Amino acid sequence: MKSFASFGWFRGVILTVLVLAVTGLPSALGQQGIESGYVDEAALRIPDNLLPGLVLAVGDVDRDGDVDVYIGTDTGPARDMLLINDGRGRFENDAVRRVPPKEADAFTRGVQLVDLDGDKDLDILVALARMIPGTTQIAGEENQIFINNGQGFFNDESNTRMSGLTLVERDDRSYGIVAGDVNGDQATDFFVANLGEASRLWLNNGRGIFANSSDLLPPSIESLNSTSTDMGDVDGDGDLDIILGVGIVREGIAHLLINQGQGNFDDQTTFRFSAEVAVNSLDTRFVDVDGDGDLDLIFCNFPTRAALLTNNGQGFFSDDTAQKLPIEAASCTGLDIGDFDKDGDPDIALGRNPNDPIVRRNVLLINSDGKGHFIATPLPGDGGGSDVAFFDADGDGDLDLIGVNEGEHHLWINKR
Ligand SMILES: [Ca+2]
Ligand SMILES: [Ca+2]
Ligand SMILES: [Ca+2]
Ligand SMILES: [Ca+2]
Repeated sequence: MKSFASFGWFRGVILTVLVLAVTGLPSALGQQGIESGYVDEAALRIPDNLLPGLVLAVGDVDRDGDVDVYIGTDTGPARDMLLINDGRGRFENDAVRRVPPKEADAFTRGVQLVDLDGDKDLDILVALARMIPGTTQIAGEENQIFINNGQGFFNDESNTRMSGLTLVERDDRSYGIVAGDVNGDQATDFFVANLGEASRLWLNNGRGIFANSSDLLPPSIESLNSTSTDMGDVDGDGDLDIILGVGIVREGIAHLLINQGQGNFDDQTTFRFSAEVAVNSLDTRFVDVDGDGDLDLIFCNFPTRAALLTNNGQGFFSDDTAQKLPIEAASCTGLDIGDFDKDGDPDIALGRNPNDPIVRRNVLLINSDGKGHFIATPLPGDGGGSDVAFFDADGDGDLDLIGVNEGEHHLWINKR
């Protein structure tokens, strides 16, 4: 019932023709002469036997004062990876002891580290889907909630902490997940973006038990091919709104859901977006790129160009992609935001399709003027990365960067 043609999208090889059509000639990376200041020290700092990774989240899971890394794996492995930091930026994968298993056919396409039960340690939300063995079809898989014991060891409490849907009903093709307090009761809720079927909203009762509250979502997104999501207050009324990136089969447009104040959402896409933009978004993020105090939008699109939408201050967006993003911002499968050069404005790292023969390398988009005009510079080393995350790996106060891939992983140390 839930099989779905994937078009082999993540492996990307068959989309090469599309990439050629979209990006034209090979990119002019590095011709601006800007050095990122990053040195890839993966060989020194992370194990060389890591599994293929798709998505990343960072946080201090064991509460020892340094930042650890959670890596969602592709199909095959029996669990995701958890890289524990030794305090000096060297990592061991301790997942076998610390992380509950998942089905071997399942792949992790979304992950959040967030305190779900209010005991001040980071728990884990995992959004999953599943490859049907021997096919390129994607099927549903139940998402997981892992609760931290306080020392960074996790228990799978998915079945006791999600109420209102049966296991079969929770068998969704989930591609994005985001946590935040949508109804103002100070407890962290979460939203799951699903592919080709209804997305889900789960409201926290204050003790880390979540009730299916998807009836608060608008019917317009019931069968959307949602592939990424984020939360942020776009209209400045104090509640969290939701963006849904849409993709995989090149249909539909991004959807913007405006919070009516109680976690009940209204689809105001056509009202608030100046044009139909941002298809094929495998990552989507709210960020104030121009420093005017409102949240703008970045869409990481595959295999097309990324998109940048600017907020007018009241939650109405215009497409500034052509004016503000370089052509290297394309064929992107994951992104993260951080001020890596400490000049006070947000910069962007892009993970790019590792199998694409033209745009193999990850890039940094440097915010050149604080107003969101970005210039691209390549990150060192061959091979792209499915997802990237900024964090201070070695504890020296600046932002390092990790990139995960189908095979080769990168840990770029900031040497500026
Ligand atoms: Ca730690
Ligand atoms: Ca917790
Ligand atoms: Ca709002
Ligand atoms: Ca802004």
